[in-house]
Amino acid sequence: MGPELTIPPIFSPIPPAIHPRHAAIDAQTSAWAKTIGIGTEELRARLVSHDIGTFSAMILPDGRDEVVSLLSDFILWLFGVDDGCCEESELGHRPGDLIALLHRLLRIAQNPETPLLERDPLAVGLRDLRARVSRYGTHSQAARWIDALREYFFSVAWEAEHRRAGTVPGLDDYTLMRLYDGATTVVLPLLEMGHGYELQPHERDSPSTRAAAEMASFIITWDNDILSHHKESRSKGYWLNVIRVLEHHHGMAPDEALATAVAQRDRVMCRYLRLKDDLMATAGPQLRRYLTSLTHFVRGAQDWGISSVRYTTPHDPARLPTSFSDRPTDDRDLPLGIPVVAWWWDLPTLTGASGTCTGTGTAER
Ligand code: 3E9
Ligand code: MG
Ligand code: MG
Ligand code: MG
Repeated sequence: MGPELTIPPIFSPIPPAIHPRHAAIDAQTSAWAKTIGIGTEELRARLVSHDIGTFSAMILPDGRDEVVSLLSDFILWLFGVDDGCCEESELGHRPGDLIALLHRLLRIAQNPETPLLERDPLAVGLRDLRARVSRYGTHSQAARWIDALREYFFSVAWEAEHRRAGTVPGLDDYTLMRLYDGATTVVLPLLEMGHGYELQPHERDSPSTRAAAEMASFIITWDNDILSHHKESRSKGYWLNVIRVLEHHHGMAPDEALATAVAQRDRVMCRYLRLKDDLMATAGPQLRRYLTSLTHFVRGAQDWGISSVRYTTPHDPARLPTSFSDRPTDDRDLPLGIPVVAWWWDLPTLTGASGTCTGTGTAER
């Protein structure tokens, strides 16, 4: 266990927002988890105390009630997989066996009537989630949700191999894995369903929109790594986090690794805000809605990350901030030196409509 880190207020110029029914949605998710029987009793008792409904209400502050509730149940289910099958389980050390389970779950998402894992609570929960995805989304949104589940599962299998071998991936591999193993991309189709529209493929798959979604995943998962460092570094057994990667492969002391991770996410946040403002200037109503939701997702993960007992761990308090900063520690519009995401800086020159990051912050790092 390394020395305790104090996490400073992180840069977020995005306004907070929350769905007014957050308390009811959180209570519904607790009831759902109990009815389905997700996880062991001990894990479930922890998960239902984490305000996951509040997190969902922050991601879709003005979304349809039914989809905010669906997203909330889905996030709890994802933690049932991530905590219950990967990070806190023997299965998480056996990538081959883990892949077999995840493949079966994928088949259930695709064809819920398939006679597989009929009494397994994760499978029962997934059947219910799939039915609701079909109710509130189109066939192609359901298909993209399943594809996103596949990429999430693929990345946790890669992570499981590192857990088995006790190895720490390098920064480039870690970044590639983290774009998916934070389960951010599985949320994206629900952003559309939350407002009852379907983003057209030429808008969703354009390099700029794809880059914006990847940058949002990067910010959300780097923020998670920063805010969950206390929880993770105190857990028994293997843990993986960008701070650990920077310490292990770049010889950094913990506080230096923290400052580096913060600078990286600040630079991506600045790039993301410029890109979003540029896209907004010419986007149609659906793309505007999508970008607004993506931005709520980023801020929601921050607000939930500093407040949920999952990360504050009151029995052994983490030194987390209680507010955010309006200044980035590093606002340089330059690639991070992480090849898998260098393409974000190859997009056509941005006009930099957002004044948020210009002329603020230190650029010496
Ligand atoms: C997150 O990474 C793991 C996901 C399965 C959590 C489910 C959350 C979402 C779908 C939304 C994205 C939100 C994030 C990443 C907070 P990790 O490091 O295992 O999460 P932990 O809570 O254990 O730090
Ligand atoms: Mg994880
Ligand atoms: Mg985790
Ligand atoms: Mg984490």
